[in-house]
Amino acid sequence: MAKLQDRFADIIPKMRTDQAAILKEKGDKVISEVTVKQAFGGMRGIKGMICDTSVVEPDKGLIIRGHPLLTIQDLWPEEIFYLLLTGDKPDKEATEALQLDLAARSHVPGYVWDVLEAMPDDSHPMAMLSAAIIVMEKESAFRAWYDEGMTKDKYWLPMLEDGLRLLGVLPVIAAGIYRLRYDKGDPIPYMTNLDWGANYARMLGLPDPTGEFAKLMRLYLNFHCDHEGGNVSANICHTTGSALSDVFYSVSAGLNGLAGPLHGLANQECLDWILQLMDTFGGVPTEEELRDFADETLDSGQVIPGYGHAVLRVTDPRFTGFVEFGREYLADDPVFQTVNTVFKVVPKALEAFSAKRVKAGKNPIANFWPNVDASSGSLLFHYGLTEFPYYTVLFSVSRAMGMIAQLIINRALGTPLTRPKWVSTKWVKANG
Ligand code: NMX
Ligand code: MLT
Repeated sequence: MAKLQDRFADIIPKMRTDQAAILKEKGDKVISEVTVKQAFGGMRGIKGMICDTSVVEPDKGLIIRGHPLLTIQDLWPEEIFYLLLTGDKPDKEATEALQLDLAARSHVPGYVWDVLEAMPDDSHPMAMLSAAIIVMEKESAFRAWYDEGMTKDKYWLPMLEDGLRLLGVLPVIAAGIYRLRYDKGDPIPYMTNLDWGANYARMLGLPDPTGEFAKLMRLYLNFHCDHEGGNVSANICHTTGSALSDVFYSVSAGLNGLAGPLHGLANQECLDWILQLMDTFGGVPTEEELRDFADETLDSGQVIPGYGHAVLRVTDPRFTGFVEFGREYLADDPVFQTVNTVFKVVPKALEAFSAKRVKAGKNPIANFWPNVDASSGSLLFHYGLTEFPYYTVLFSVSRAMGMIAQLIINRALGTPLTRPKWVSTKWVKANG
């Protein structure tokens, strides 16, 4: 099979003619309407943009290029990137070529380490990651080509080069941040003959005598790779890229959104909540103890991290996949057992709390089920990755694949600047 760059070049003409045909045939069709509630409510449910890398069905969860996530959970992250970008699962030859391309771009310039070392000791690892990516912006091939006067039809080419460059350095930077921020010693170099996920696991420097941690990391990088275009990080990344900002600016912007507690930071918050819970009850809590703890969290006005979702209305398949991994490899781990007890109790607690909210005239909670963040941290914790403020960095390395694939596709299609019309409250009062 062709290498990623060649395969993508092959499919561009068809992508462009397909889009032109759809626009000609259906350009004036209405696909969504907007209510006043949606305009005030974070545009929830409005179908207003196109994303072909993946879709999230409320009753099924993540579907990548037509494949439900759990049917492709054995793919390695670099294979997932190939799939996201082209729609094809790569064969061995194409995967190896991509691994070599990533390895060839894995050198992190010295000035990145200088910036990271100069940051305050108590910097959040996500702030460090975002800063490291933004200082690398000077490396952008897109910006260099653009400044030389490249034509629009070529935009995708340097975007793909920048995307590979960023994916090449990302695990090295991310692992380096872990080692620097938590005093684990010097960065560990990238190994050319190892796959991308196992490389990241190895560069963190945690003991992995059985190879299970590397296996978990591949799964982790697979599961977080994309969630269509409407989630906060992909949406910000897309909007930034639509101004023709390059991959470094766009991904860094997207990750700043991922760093929020209602989005990717929920995995750190979730483990924190679970450890507080275990601390309060001296180990795995009973269902009754947990119900009280959950009610206390909700009554104090806090969210239960890892539960609820803006789109999903069922248990997130990513949660299910991680629980299956846990059952196979660490069934007796108390943190993992607590995650399972939480799953038995929290949906009912949220349902009861939602009913109370409705009685008090507030919005119902739309989804009582766990999302990806409810289970992932317990697995990382088991393998010795106990510094949970770091967890969103792992999410970021994975999500960069989806963001980058979407950026490249949109430059190939010439997707225009994102600029929806906003209106004032006064306008809604007069016209709504
Ligand atoms: N605990 C308590 N309250 C909740 C929860 C929860 N887990 N989920 C939703 N609600 C509340 C929500 O805060 C909102 O309250 P208000 O109207 O007073 O602002 C109300 O229920 C209605 O929200 P929904 O329509 O159900 O959800 P929305 O689409 O607005 O938000 C989340 C989705 C994911 C932001 C929300 O469910 C949440 O805050 N969950 C906990 C944080 C979390 O797990 N985030 C990770 C999402 C996945 N990721 O990795 O990015
Ligand atoms: C994600 O993976 O981005 C989250 O589940 C949030 C979302 O889809 O809105």
